[in-house]
Amino acid sequence: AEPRPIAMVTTLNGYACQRRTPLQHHNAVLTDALLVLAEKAEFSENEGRSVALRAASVLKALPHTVINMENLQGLPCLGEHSQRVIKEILEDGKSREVEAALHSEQYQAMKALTGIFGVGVKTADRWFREGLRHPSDVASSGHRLNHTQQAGIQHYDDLNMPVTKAEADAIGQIVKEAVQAVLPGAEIILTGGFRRGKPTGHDVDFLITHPEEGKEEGLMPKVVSWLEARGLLLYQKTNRNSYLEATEGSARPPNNMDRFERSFSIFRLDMPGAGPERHPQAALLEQAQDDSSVGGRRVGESWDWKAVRVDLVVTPFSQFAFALLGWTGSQLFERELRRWAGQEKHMSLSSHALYDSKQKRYLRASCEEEIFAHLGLEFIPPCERNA
Ligand code: 8DG
Ligand code: MN
Ligand code: MN
Repeated sequence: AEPRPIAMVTTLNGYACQRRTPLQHHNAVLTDALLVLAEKAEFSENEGRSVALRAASVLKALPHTVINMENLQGLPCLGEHSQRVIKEILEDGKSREVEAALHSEQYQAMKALTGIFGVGVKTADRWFREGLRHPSDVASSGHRLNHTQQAGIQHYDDLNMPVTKAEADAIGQIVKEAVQAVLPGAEIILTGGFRRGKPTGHDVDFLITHPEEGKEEGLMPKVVSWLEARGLLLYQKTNRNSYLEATEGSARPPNNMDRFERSFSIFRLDMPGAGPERHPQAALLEQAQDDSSVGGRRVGESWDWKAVRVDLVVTPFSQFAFALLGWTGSQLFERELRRWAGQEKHMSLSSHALYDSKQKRYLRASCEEEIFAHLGLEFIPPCERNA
């Protein structure tokens, strides 16, 4: 007989960084709905976004499926709005508000336009109000686009295709070769969603460091040149390290923006043997446009490479643990760690350091475990940071 689903009352802590959130969970129907509402709020730039994200995150951490409203008793972060949406889904299988959002012209257009690399909510909203709905509308509108947005439009289809772990590993090999070539002894580490065990991602995130402090200085431009010389970069924007100049004269970093040497890039990943079947639309495009090119790849020739977003970050060894924790995500987990540090511990956490306001000093750490310990938190491994 089926076990009776009664007394499924779980209590959970109020901060996502106090909870274990696996990738696979039991409430995807509910969290998908709440995440649409979070997106809808983001698109109209209202406060509802983080409220809906926190509510979804709580349901992700539950060890069972929510089947009735009693299951929600004792859970944090579930406000009146979230509860109303959950109740509707439990009763009718769907929420009218979510359905309406998904079908609205604004939601669909904002989703498509913010899906362009280099386009945020503000720009997308302006374009939407001018009547633009699709990346193709933008391309034909005559708007002046910056280089990032031009690359975003050019590689729109590829960049909106999930990156697989195999592709991430292939890029890892290339980055490793580049880094080793320009600075022997340097190390690279895969972070972001892949470190949390995700099978796919929207980009690939790497941290680069060298065990000898100082050796890593100025590394990024050399790595980028190495890659560019081999035609492996379709786009890159590199920022130099600005951590020291920002902290000079003040006791602590001004905010949580991170100031590492880093590069937001688009790699050209060769896919040996991949034919048109990789792009289902390839055949159609081939019929439609005889001699045009899509994303730089000539239609009619073999479809043998893919544009992939890659984030590279260089960190001094002494900050490595903080950078690793800060770049592993999830984004909500990170935000909650900083909220916990500030509100509960009078500390300030960034991807560079942890500052204790009471002791008026920085707390050192050589691994993530030490940072959790400083913060008075139980260690949560990367695969359980999928908040
Ligand atoms: P995905 O790519 O698989 O879709 O998910 P993800 O890997 O979790 O998301 P991400 O957008 O690549 O971000 C990964 C982590 O990187 C995220 O938790 C926060 C961190 N991160 C940025 N940008 C910045 C930044 O400017 N400063 C700092 N400190 N961290 C950042 O993405
Ligand atoms: Mn990522
Ligand atoms: Mn990233």
